[in-house]
Amino acid sequence: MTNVKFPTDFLWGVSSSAFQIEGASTEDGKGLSTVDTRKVKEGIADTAIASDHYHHWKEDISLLAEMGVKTYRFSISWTRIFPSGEGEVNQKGLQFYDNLIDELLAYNIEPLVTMYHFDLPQNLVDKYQGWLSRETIDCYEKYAEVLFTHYGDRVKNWISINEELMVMYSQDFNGIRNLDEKQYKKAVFQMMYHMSLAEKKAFKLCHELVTDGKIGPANAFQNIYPATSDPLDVEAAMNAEEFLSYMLLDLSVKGKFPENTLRYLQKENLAPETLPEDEEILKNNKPDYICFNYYASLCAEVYTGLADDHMPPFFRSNMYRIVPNQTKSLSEWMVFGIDPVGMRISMRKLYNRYELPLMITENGYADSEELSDTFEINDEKRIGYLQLHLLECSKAIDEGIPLLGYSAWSFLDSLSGREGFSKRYGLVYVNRTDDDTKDLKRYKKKSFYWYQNAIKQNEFIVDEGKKNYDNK
Ligand code: BGP
Repeated sequence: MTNVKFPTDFLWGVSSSAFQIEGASTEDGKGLSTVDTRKVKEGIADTAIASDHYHHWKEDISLLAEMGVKTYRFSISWTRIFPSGEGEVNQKGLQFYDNLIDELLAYNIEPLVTMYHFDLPQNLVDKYQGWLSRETIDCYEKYAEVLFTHYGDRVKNWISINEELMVMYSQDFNGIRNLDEKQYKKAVFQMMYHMSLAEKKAFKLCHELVTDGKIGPANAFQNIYPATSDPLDVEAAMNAEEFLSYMLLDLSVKGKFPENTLRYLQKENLAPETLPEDEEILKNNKPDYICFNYYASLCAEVYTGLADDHMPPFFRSNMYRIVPNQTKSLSEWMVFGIDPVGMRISMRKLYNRYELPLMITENGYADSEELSDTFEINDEKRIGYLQLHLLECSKAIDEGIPLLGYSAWSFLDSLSGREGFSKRYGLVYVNRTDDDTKDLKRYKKKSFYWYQNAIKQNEFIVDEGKKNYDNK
């Protein structure tokens, strides 16, 4: 048994994102974004109602207060503030987040605001080709200015962009569907570069307009091990980590590409177009912390031409081949290998490379769940997952890593990427399924009570040998 303790100022939290919980996708003047217009699989819920947080926000915040979290990470929907992504501000949109923020502060919960979580205004795609054009950078900058000016007196912790890696590759998020395969392959890196420039402008503005504020990116950190000790696999893992994580984070922090990655992009004719004046904005604006989302680790082996089209697009490459971590447990939805130690290893890698404080902004366990007859959800596996990952947080802090906080994904059951409500991560159950919105009532899962108690005590006891989510 291990007693796992945390510093008194540790930011215990939970996370959500606007399009995954809010619903009300066209209400009170909200415009459509790419996640609203994307095609969802037949039988899977869309953004129209989601967890209906837009109409339950007060009740939801009282649940957060009951849970005892110190911080709540949520995202602002760009198209509630600017329905077309540009032009006139929608006062009702501003008001919604005013209410949310004021209510959080009334409960002493620190808001941690993601400015953009996958939901690009559709109008910016139709009019400018989204992140392919510099106009979208200007629109994002204007949006950032409104957020900092309007909420900066109350919101001190900001996240510029959630998971650029997903946005640059996923057509559902970036909205770019009119290019052939070759053009799209190149477009991915142009979109990435423009997002990096946009977030640098947000760092600059945040520091100017919210003088006591802090800001950083939220990276989907891919912790990649060599599949074997063969040096070629070791090199493949280095390539994959550089390509999938350090390329984006080096741009966020250092304002430049890793040399090896840049040369690869140039060689493959994939390097983005840049302007000389970008240099200044990229170099001079640094984040205050690095937020990262971590669910699992991966392995890489040397690329031999073997097909990898069963993998998500961002894992396909001719520099490496991504494979699941077979030394770790896999489950129905956790398909790459659950690896709590890997989260501490990730922190060590990130801190060694960037020497910035860290925040874990997503980490959680996906499962298929149904309410019992007594309206309970006994999510022991999720509790086991959270315990073992938080244990690694505590160890990392003991090893000298400045880890500011941990926000579990997710607060409520929410729309999961492509799987809607068949895959759930919440500490709070939302009573709906993909095809039946039922009464949308909230039920606290067993993990809610476990987390509540851990936060209250600022410590918990774990049996390290008992991994109740798996058998490895
Ligand atoms: C991250 C996203 C979240 C969330 C999570 C789980 O990539 O930032 O928005 O969706 O992953 O992913 P999924 O729901 O697809 O399993």
